Amino acid sequence: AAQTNPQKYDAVVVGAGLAGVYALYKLRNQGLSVRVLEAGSGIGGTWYHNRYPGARCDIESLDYSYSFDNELQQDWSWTERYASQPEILRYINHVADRFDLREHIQLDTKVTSAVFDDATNTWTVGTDAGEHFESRFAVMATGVLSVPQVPSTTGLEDFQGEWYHSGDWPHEGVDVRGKRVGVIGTGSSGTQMIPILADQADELLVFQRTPNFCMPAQNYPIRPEVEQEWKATYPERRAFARQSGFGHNQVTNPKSGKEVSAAERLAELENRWDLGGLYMMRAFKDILVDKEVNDEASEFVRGKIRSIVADPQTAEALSPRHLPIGTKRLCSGTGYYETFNRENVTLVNVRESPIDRITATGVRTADADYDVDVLVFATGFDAMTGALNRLNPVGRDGRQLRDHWAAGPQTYLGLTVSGFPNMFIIAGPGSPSVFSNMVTSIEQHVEWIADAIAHLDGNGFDTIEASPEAEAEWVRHVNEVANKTLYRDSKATWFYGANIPGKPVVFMPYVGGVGNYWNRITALAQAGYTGFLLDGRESGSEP
Ligand code: NA7
Repeated sequence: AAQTNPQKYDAVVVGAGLAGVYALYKLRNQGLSVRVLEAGSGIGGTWYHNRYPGARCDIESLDYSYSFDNELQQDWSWTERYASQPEILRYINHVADRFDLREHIQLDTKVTSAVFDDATNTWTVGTDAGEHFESRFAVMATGVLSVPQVPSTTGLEDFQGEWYHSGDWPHEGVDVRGKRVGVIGTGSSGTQMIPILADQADELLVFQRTPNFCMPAQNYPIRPEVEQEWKATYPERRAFARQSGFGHNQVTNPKSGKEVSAAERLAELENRWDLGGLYMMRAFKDILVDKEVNDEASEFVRGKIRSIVADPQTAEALSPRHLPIGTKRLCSGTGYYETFNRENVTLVNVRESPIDRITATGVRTADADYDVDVLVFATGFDAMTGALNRLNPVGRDGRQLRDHWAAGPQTYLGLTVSGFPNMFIIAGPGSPSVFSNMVTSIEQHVEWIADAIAHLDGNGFDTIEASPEAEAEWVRHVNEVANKTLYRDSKATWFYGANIPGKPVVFMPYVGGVGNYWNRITALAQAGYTGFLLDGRESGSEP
């Protein structure tokens, strides 16, 4: 795009969530001039937009927080075991103020284009206000669950009531008192909001297509002795998280489900249920690999559902049988199954009787009309690639990301894309990303990116980009690792893009483990950026 007077920076960061804020901190401290462009009217990304009732992180707050500054982690006190959305948003804002980051963040600015110029080795980033920014580096901190997906069901334009998506919730909140509310979707967002909406609304209709496993979060105020113990051992805990499978301090049982007795298995499953949330997936080391071990855990949870839900038919309708437990993101909620014992809550099975259309007064399924005053879409996101494909960066020789990714995302290490020099993605497809504590991944990625930039500057290079061969090999590896797990046969989830009509069905995150991944990307950097082209030339040795 031709323009006369672009604003010039060393790096432009797109997005001011947990990723963009840390990228800004890190690169600024390294002496770069940085501009962060954020579409929202505030910082926080996911935690700015997902304000639905009950929105809460499913990773423990003492883990789901930055580790880069010891004073920060010692000073900040989390009130609950799992932090609520408002608390995480306060935390991000605290970080921005504490480290004087705000002046570098431009809000209400949607990035609409990013184009690389081969002649000058610069990126030009354009915004919806017609501004242009020129920089050497473009850092995409655009989020992985940042494009809300409202199903294309016809008739929504006719609906006379109010409607909302979980990921785009009004800041003033939604008053559902005295109203009839319908919720479509029973993933993490739906299962968190349903108990609260049931409490507030007159009547609640839950439109469920596929039941999900929802663990009790077992959330409660943090006990002072727990906080003290963590703060005294933070260096060890952070180091452990960085080398762990999922980037946090939950310990996976080193035993295989097969090597212990049936009684021991049951005791372990009970133990994991009591620990709550994602702990269930750490019950046995092979729970996501061995179908029989997984089947037993799945049946264990179905048994819990039957014991909680009074009406046997409703219990059965709520019992997941479509996917092995954990191959769709496990939900973590409070009082979810109990909610279906309430008089004012009705489960509508829209797998048996699919939603036909939205009408002026509510939802029409194949066999009934349901009137609602408020309709809530907890229907998920165009995950992992949605934001980047919409932004559609243009790399070398006019190559468009959308074309390059037409058959699914192609990245090297989830951090870079061949043909897109000096463009970095934080928590991109092909990285552990949604398969990890996002804050751990964000820190690892940002630190790797900052080191790569320092390497270029320290050695007189202008550009770094993935070689096409290294990228192809990485994509192959990402799939190979997934194919060794039960994810192989569980394609009907957003991990595969299956929730978006027409999206290529490709497994997007890297399930090889946060620690393994971190060691690998670190070794590649130390070996001279193996698999990358520096100033267009092959670099690095076998690490
Ligand atoms: P999810 O996990 O993608 O869940 C979306 C839910 O919406 C899921 O139950 C879907 O059923 C349902 N859905 C989507 N479209 C429709 C239509 N057209 N009709 C009926 N039901 C529909 O999104 P969340 O926001 O809950 O969670 C996303 C991630 O955020 C989560 O995994 C955590 O990592 C945080 P389906 O299963 O497709 O039948």
